[in-house]
Amino acid sequence: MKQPQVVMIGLGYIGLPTAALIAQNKSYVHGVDTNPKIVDTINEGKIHIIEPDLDKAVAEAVSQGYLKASTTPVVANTYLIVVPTPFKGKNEPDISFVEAATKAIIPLLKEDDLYIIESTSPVGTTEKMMDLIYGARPELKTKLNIAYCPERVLPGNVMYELVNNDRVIGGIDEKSTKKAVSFYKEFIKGDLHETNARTAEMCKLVENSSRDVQIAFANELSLICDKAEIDVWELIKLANKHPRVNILQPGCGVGGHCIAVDPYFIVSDYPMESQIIGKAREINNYKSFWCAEKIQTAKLQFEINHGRKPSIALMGLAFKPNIDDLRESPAKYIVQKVLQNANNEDYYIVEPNIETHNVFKLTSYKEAVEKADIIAFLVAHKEFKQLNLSKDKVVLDFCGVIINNK
Ligand code: SAJ
Repeated sequence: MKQPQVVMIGLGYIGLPTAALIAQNKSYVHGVDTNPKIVDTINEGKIHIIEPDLDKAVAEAVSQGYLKASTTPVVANTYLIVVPTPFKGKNEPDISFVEAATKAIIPLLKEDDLYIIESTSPVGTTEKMMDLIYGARPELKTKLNIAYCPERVLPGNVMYELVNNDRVIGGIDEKSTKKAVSFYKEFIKGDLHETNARTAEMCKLVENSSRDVQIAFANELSLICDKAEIDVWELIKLANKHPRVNILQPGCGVGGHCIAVDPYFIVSDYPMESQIIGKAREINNYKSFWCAEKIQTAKLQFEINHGRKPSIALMGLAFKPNIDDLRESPAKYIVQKVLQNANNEDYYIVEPNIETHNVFKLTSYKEAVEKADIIAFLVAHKEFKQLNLSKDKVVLDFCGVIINNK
């Protein structure tokens, strides 16, 4: 492989697709991951994550010699930091992976290089990393290009959205912004919007917080309507006929590793100011708890009505419809909670997008709905929309599978 133009640190859900895309555009990419297994898999032209079309892109990039993985970085012109930013303590963002990745490349940096953070980060992270870099390499002060550019791709549609979505690019100075824009222009068709690093950092957090707040509004409506004996799905459909109203769909809560997480980055730094954002998180978390309680109540009611214990189908484990990703899944939380309260009832746990699970024994969705007395829809998977349910079943439709299909 020739001297790489790009070093990509972090070969996960965003780093690997981005590395493959850059490599497909005939730039030499040196991918870095701390996990040697991931490095070996990629060097074999294979992938360790599930994402449509990624396997082909990686296989092609590796076989043509444009992408190579390693556990250590090498000298290049552009360095991209795409590592996780998890939490520590009580919902406080942990930027230690960004810091470690930055420290690893500091000795390699030279004049005019481009350093970009893509990891979701608290406001001020890019400036902090700039201080770290110039603290260690004072001779490079003002001579590097340092920028923040968040990703905004939807899992399941990453390869399309990576190319076609607009991007926000914020440098620590004008020169950095321009340099980063000319880098992304090579492989992105969406518009590239220029700003400063702090605004770009906040923009990412605000995009996901905005969606979280909107979903919380829908979830709050579902709680109100349950008490008021109003069909929330019909209500939302009708309200959305207004030209300036667009309410999202209630569900079992908000899952995934982005929307359910990023708002805390704002709340943790601006606790007094971020009242709605914090409350939305609470509402969306509470909604999952509420669903579990509803199942518990339905169980007890069935026993009173029929003088026997019910069998229960729990429909879906993924964090959203039609995917196999169970991370931070409200449906999984609900299933766990319901099983904690199990009292000799029969349970059928269903997830059509995965074959087996190391904790739950899975049942096919057809068998589950046939055998169960109570059917709780936790995820609106497409398979569930085809089902014909007999009238004697107790149906808890938390995500509008049945109603929205009428
Ligand atoms: N959900 C609802 N009701 C809705 C829409 C979604 O309850 O009306 C729930 C889903 O079931 C799921 C959660 O919200 O549990 C999140 O799903 P999602 O499809 O809204 O979003 P993610 O987490 O897959 O991806 C988001 C996207 N952000 C926005 O749409 C603002 C994506 O563009 C980001 O790149 C991604 O987060 C990320 O990586 O930050």
